[in-house]
Amino acid sequence: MSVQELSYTVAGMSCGHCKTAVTEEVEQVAGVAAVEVDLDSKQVVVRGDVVSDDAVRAAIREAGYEAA
Ligand SMILES: [Cu+2]
Repeated sequence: MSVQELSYTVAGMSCGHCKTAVTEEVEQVAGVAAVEVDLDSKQVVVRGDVVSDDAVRAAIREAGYEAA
């Protein structure tokens, strides 16, 4: 099994609500096993098996944020 790790810098996340919104959207992307959001560094780290970069970016956008 190949585990991928994708990381994104997402501006505008400032509180627990933002963190939850992004996490819940990205968790729904096919193949995603884990989502970590670090508010201090604005980093979103996604782990999973054959995860689509485009789908993760779309999910982040769906949550109301933009991946750099
Ligand atoms: Cu917030």
